[in-house]
Amino acid sequence: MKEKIQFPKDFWWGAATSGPQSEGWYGKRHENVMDYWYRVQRNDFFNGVGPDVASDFYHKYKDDFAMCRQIGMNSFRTSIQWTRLIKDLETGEPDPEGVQFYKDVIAEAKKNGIILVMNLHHFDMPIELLQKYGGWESKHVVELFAKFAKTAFEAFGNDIEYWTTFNEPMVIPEAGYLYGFHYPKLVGKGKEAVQIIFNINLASAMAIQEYRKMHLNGEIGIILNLTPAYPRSDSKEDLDAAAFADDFFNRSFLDPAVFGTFPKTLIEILKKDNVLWESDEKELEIIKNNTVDFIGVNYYHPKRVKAPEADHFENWMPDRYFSDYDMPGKRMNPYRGWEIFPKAIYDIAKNVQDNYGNIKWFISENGMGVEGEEKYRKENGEIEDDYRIEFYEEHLAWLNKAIQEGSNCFGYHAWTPFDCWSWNNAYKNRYGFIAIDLNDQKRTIKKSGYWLKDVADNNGYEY
Ligand code: BGP
Repeated sequence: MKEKIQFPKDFWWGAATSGPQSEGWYGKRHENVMDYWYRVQRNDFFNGVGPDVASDFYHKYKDDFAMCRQIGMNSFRTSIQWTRLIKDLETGEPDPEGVQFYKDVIAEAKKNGIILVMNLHHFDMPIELLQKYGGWESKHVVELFAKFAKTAFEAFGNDIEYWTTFNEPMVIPEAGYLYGFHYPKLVGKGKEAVQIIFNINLASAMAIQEYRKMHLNGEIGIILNLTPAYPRSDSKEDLDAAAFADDFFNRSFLDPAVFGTFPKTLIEILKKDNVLWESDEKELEIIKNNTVDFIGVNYYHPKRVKAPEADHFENWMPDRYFSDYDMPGKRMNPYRGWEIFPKAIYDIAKNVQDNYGNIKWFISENGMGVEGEEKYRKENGEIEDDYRIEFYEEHLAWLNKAIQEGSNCFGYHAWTPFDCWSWNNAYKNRYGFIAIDLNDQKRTIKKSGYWLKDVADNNGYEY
């Protein structure tokens, strides 16, 4: 028998995108790493599609907010592009055209009764700062980020209730410096990755410091991709591997964000291996004193790990301490090639509740990417994405169970409101509640969009 899955009062029903993935290349902005990558290596990008038009949010934000409202969304996340807001990257001086654009976006969200979560960095480092200083490897760039944040707070501080500093900061060292799937596409740069982990934590804390200084009314947090690391077995070797993977990929950002300190076990290993980041007392103080008000958690798939297999690395790599485990029989998303494991949402919630002071949090991304989704379009023009509805209902049921057990979760954001540009995967994997036809930018609500409206109206669903 079906039962009603009921969510707490004022629960957030929404979805997330980001500036670089939705706006398109318009206005007088600087080039970011992704724009540059596309300019120099176009064939790295699915079907050769780049960020030049993206989902044309720059021109269509009014229609988009109206549609988001129509499908029941009460909240929405995007990001301010560093390359659009800032005219002078060294001083942090704003570009009036950039300021005006985000002011208009903020006003439009308000008009539609949509709570805006504004993020500051979603993988979009200005390319000049990478080329000139080494990007996140540089403490000078950390300072420039803090200036950008300050400019953003000065321009919109009182108009935004919920700020976040970074989206999935771990992806920056992981994808750019360890495994080479995002620009600068480096592989095996463990020591650099470790320094970047520290520097981004410092950058986030410095942004929070700027925010606190201004005594604004809202709250500030960070968006983390917390990926539970499940061990292959209960053997000591597998358990150690899982503990390391958790320390390195999750806790290296979660602990400083919530407690202002890094996991001791991680520091011991990095010290022993002679790759600990360079830091001074003043910086550690800033991290200690500037923790978050809330966290956003992006969850797509779990990590399965086993004891490390390789024992030789030219440079230091986290893979000294774990290997990925390809678990037989795991349930897969046939389109995106990611494992589907809804219970992980419950495990994340429990971890936050039990080990992180039950800090308030929300799901800031969760979604099902589907390649070739056009084949599910019906005669009436609607994409019938039952697989996505099923995916959401399963994940939400586990989230609800955690909430019933006391988890302090205040919302659920899917990735994404409308199909959007996903770096080198471009428009390969569609995630939206609203489909976008790239030929004419026409929007059509998918079946999941109407489903969301129902869920939001009832603050729950029958399951
Ligand atoms: C998340 C990122 C998003 C988005 C999403 C989907 O990790 O925060 O920016 O890219 O993944 O990714 P993909 O299109 O590769 O499936």
